[in-house]
Amino acid sequence: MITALEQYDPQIYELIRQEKARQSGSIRLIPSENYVSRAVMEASGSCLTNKYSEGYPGRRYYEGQQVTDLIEKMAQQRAKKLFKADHANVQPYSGSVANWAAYLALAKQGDTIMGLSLPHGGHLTHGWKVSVTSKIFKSVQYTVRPDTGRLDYNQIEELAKKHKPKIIISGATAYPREIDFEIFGRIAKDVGAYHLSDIAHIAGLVVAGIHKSPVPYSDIVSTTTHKTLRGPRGGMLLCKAEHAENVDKAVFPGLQGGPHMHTLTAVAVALAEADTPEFIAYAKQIVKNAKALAEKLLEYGFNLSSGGTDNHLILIDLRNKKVPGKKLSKALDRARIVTNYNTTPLDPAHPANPTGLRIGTPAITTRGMKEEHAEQIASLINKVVENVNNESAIEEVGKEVLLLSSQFPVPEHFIIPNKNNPGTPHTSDTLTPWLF
Ligand code: DSN
Repeated sequence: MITALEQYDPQIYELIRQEKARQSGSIRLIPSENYVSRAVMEASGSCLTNKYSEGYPGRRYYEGQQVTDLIEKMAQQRAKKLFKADHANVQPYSGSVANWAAYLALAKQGDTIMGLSLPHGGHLTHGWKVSVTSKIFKSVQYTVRPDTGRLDYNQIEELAKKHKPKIIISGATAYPREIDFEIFGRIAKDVGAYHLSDIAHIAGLVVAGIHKSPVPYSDIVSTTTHKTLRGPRGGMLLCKAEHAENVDKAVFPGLQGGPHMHTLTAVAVALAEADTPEFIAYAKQIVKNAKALAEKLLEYGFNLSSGGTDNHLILIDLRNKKVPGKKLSKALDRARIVTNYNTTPLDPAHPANPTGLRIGTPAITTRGMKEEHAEQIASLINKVVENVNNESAIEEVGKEVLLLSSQFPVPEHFIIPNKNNPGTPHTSDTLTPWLF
């Protein structure tokens, strides 16, 4: 059957088909990427894309909110239950906007914020110098210890006492170890700061209880919804009751107009999926796969930042391999292994051409790969490193990748069982013949 998109816009249809083929014919190791379920994809592509809903349930600036109010309340309730939080705002368009809203809720222009430096694993919006967060606020950056690659809580405490920040930010985008949110909470309390934890990367691990939840130790928790949490691209804020009003005002009307209701609806679905034993098993497997991948890389003589991983990601310092991160990530891409080049804490190179590579296991885990496949992937990465200037060897690795990925088809029809609504499980041919 020909789809509407194929009929109306064959060029875009064809490009989406190519992207779908790329996603299924490659091993995707970017730690912030994943595959969403069929249910999340359907909600994301639903008629909710047609609706404007500025405001919050019960107090909108447009009519016709009979259904959207119910959806948003459901998403809020699910988020609060899952993360055991007093309040949830499910409207942020992204993690960056969520962080901005947290800053607006807790601080004012010129106040000091303190976060992890970007080359050491922090996010741009944690006060890095090229981010506008460092222009609007005074920014103090802490680092990881050069000898261990781990957070240095003594340094964080000293800096906090010295600079008396308004907000201390915990959380990272490229830190492979568990973060002690309780210590952050205690340091913040001691210096009279607010504690914002950014769990964009590890939200799924927190839900599964693999990493300790920051919720009891934080004023506000920000997250994205699409990384380990495996929802659509979006952001979310969880907070203590005392910050609820300020958080809501900061998101709307402070920073955003109408929420993207189709995304918010898909977030609601993802939150229900995350509240299942299947999700917990998947999250546990993410970490098992990352540990197996890290162990094998160590055997091949790779230097890993902090010597390994406690979560879903691995940061490789390539200096001993004498291959620049960008050159390697491009060679890996030609071999159908998709990664991103990254700074590492001891990297003297510019972020645009660093000596590190960041990899992670959420997407391969969703595809059903286990430890032995993670080990096989380590061997494929090693082959590319050893043959980085040899195109025919890279092509051979690409063939192995195709073979491996063909054993784990993209789970485009995967359905998380819903214990409240067992019904008849859908199969692909009972579903609308959408493109995805
Ligand atoms: N760009 C995201 C990541 O890949 O980690 C963070 O915003």
